[in-house]
Amino acid sequence: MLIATTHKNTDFDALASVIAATLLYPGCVGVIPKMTNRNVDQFLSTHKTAFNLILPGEVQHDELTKLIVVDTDQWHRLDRMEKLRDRDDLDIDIWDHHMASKGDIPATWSCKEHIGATVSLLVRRMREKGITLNALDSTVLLIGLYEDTGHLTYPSTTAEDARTAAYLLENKADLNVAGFFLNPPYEETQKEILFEMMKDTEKLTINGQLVGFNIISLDKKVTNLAAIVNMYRKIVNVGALFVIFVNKKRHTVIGRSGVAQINIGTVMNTLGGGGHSGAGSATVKSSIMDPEEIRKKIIASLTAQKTEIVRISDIMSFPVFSVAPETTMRQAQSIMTEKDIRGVMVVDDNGIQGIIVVWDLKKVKKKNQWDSPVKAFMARDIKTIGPGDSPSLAARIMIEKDIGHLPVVQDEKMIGIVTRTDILTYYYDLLPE
Ligand SMILES: [Mn+2]
Repeated sequence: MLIATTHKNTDFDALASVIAATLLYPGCVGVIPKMTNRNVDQFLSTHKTAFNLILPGEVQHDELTKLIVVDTDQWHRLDRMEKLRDRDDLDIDIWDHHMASKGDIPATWSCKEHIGATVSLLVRRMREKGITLNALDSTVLLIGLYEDTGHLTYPSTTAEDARTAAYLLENKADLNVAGFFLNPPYEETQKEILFEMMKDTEKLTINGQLVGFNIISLDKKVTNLAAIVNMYRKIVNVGALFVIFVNKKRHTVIGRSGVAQINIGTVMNTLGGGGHSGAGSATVKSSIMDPEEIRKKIIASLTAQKTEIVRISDIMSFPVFSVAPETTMRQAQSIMTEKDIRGVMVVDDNGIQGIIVVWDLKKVKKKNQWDSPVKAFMARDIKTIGPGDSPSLAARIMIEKDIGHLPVVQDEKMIGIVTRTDILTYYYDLLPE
């Protein structure tokens, strides 16, 4: 007998991957943990008879010859599989995309890759084997793929995930059904939690990324907390959000990230939980850590994550050319032409007074205005940035303030300038002009 199983608090990618395994491995039975996410629960209550699924209590452990584990590689995340830990004759296949964790399940064979959803890995193999999917199979696999990739928008999404979506749609995946399970209506208790979070969110900048923290006490069961955290991260507009739900016995930590620089899975591993770059969670016994200790541990883990090693000093342009406020527009223009630059800083003894960019030259309408001083045309409200700041912070300031140049200032001295072109070059690997 062979079974495929997955992690507790089963999400749709995990369910979809188990179902895909039952289609991929002849004779395979899927085992779904008792604790599943709310939308998975709803789906199963109406669809489970369509698939080859059983509950953990129904597994005949002694008769097992092969175990297929999907969407995790850790024993403690499986439901009632302890008896199998000591079996050294068991064949184990692992399919997973949680690269931050080092699992303790010894695989005979494994497929672990950076990809948006585990189900994409299984669909790849199904296509190679020429396995046909019906509309229902395609639909559940697509829901798993969409949920774990945020409808193909999370930074962890790969081109192969998108091709998987195309393939499932070609095989009649139903987007009406998918939409129903992916966007469940919010309930009253969920709204209460959301309003509670809105009252007090701590925001910190860590390694140039804005990170939000909430500590919420929770004494009743609220379904699908993860969806509320996910939505709230977008509302407060932070790169990553961590919510610590405090309870007498155990605290639940849920994290969501919308930026490639913050890996939630890595953070959750330090708390004994798991996840991947965009999403993850951990449960911590209250006897082991209080909420404040959890918060400190998250911050320490984030501080240690320096994936964005590129700093403003690496991408800025220098030297910076500057002129006095009395310089004429004509002189400023000729400096820009001569040096082939798009802007000059306006500086006096008191420091930076403004900036004149190529665009400002267009404001000169009458001939005699070319003899006017640059201070009559310059932009005065100058935002600056430090050499150690991140390119993403520069991009955020540029977008928020609608400006294209940021002087780089260190110890009150201007050491360079970063422009929109520098930022675009960095983000898209464009070649400089
Ligand atoms: Mn997954």
